[in-house]
Amino acid sequence: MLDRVTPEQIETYRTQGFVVIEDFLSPQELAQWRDTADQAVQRRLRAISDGMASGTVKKTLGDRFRAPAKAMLGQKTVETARSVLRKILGSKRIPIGFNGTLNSNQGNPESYYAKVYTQVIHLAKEDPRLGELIFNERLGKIASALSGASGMRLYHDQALFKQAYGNPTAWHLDNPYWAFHSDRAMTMWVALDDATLTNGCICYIPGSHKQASHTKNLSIGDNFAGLLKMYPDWMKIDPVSCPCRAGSVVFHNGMTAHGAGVNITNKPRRAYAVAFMPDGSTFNGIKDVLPDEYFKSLKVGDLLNNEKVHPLLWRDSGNQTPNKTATATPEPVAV
Ligand SMILES: O=C(O)CCC(=O)C(=O)O
Repeated sequence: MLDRVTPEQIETYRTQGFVVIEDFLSPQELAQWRDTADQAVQRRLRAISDGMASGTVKKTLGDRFRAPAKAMLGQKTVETARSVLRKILGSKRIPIGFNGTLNSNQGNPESYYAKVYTQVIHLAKEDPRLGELIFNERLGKIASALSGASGMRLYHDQALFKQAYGNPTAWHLDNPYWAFHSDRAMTMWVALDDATLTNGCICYIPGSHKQASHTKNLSIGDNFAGLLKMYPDWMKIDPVSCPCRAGSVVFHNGMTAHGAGVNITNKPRRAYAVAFMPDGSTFNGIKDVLPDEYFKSLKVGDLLNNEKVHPLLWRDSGNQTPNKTATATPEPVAV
């Protein structure tokens, strides 16, 4: 794994809101990320389908009521009601179809969102081999150098496997979904397969992070360009697509508008996304993917510093946590 970023990469990240770092992982590390992520996803999907079959996990309210509501009221009325709800709930919603109990969007595999990608979150904590890759001070140090934060915690981690012929990922912002607000929040998107223009590589509106608002965002649903209607000026900016080789990563600011195209190929486009929270961030009242008990224990303004939920990856003082797994002391990150 690369253990430093250049001043040019930092400059690109800060001005454009994203930066691609090709061949970030060695071929051996890539194989480890891909295999462990693949196995962890398969294991979780099996658990979901066993639980569904045994009735121990419940479908989302939406999933349970959509079909009978459509039968009674008709498709159009249901769509109108859904768009009104979206307007009311706005950025506080997590993506349509995401099921917090399952930590996945595969509760109803036939829904539109389930076909954007197979999303499975919080795998690093349940799979020690994945944990070893992700609870890594080098990642925290690089994320801090790019964003300018003095330390980084893991916010969450998730597999995003866009299946063959998968739907596009609608334009959206990440940080407004999250349980804290910070202009230094960021996502690292690891390409586990070559990401191409035809299989749904990630794309960005450069500079959008400087104009985006925490109160204006859309869920990732079937309204691909809905976000751009909320920010009409962004339609004048040419989006930048970021095809990259497997093992490369793209870092983006949590306020940079991004999306991904349809996968028109017959193979999956697998990616793993790690979300970073600057150390010192505080709770903003949004539940997002926080565990229920933890969420209930929080008041707005509380520090999000629970080591089990949001482990510290790296801090400027040099006080790393017991989660540190890097075996060698990393070279200083260029700043
Ligand atoms: O993988 C995708 O299609 C989109 C990824 C994304 O939105 C993210 O990592 O924040």
